[in-house]
Amino acid sequence: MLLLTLGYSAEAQSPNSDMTPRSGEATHDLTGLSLEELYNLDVIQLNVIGGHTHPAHEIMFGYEFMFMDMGGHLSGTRDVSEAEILRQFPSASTGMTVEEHMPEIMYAPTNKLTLMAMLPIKHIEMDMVLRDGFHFTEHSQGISDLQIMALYTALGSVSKGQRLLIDAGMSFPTGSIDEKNTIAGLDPSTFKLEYPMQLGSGTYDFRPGLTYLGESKKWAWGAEALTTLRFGRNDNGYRLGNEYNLMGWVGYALTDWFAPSLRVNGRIWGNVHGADPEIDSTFDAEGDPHRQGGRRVDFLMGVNFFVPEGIFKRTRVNIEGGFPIYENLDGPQLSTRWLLSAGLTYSF
Ligand SMILES: [Cu+2]
Repeated sequence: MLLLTLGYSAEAQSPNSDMTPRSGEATHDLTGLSLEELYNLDVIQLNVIGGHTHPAHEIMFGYEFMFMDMGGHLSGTRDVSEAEILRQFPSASTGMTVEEHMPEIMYAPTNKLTLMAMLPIKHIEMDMVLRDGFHFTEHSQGISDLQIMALYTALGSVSKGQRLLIDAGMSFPTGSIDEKNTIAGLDPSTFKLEYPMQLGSGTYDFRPGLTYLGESKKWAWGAEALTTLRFGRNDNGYRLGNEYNLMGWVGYALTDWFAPSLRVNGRIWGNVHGADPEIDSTFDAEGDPHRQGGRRVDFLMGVNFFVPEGIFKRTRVNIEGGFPIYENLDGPQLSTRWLLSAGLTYSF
């Protein structure tokens, strides 16, 4: 029932704005609700960067877990067998998992500006096989690149039901680009890990974007274009390719505490420019700077929970999982099988 209030407005900054209920909606007196309460009535907030904002002086703590499972190879959209890779390289990857733990904090100095900071912690594993059948696993683990972002509401407002946000983000090179592994039985046994196994970009990256957010009584929808633009070279003589993200989503509130959602996320990412002289580009495809780029469209289904009352009030839980519906890689490169994320946030 709380969701019925979404269509009504009582924006603290402009008490004279549109206070009349829209036609067709039930009438309740919501003028007593603060802006904070109005924001938090919205059960649907996808856990995507730039996907939601906070009212003035609100703080949010969050934790997000992400998992990606990769296996099988593509070159363009064509399946490439392990045998075919082993004719070209002395070793081939057979699978990879990326596990990410991400604490985040958000704070809104004003109703129009929300700031956020995130520090991902990654654990990456890649299974490899040599021509002679020898199997080994590569590991890397540690903090990735610190992300900060400002979300500025340029047009619209929560009470109007539609908003356009300008996203201005920055990524700092706190993640290691010097991850090495020692593998017994391999010669040389200690070697620098390939580009996808490194934890950070090694460069200061800009993340500009635009987010459109829409919400009605029971629906929330949105679209976002977010890029990662990299310049120069890192300490190891390369920079990762730029990234371009375009996504759209829709969520529907079945109750005041539960909303399923659908999201489509398209990504284009470029090849590595330059090369780390310590990474062997002939040992496997993952070490070749020209076999890193790709395009992918993911289809994701989510469930979003919101605690409207009690001690856990304003706690949100998001669980989302999906798989690529289109993948085109500068390969041979490992294909993504499925993705899963789970987030927990608390605002006060
Ligand atoms: Cu938040």
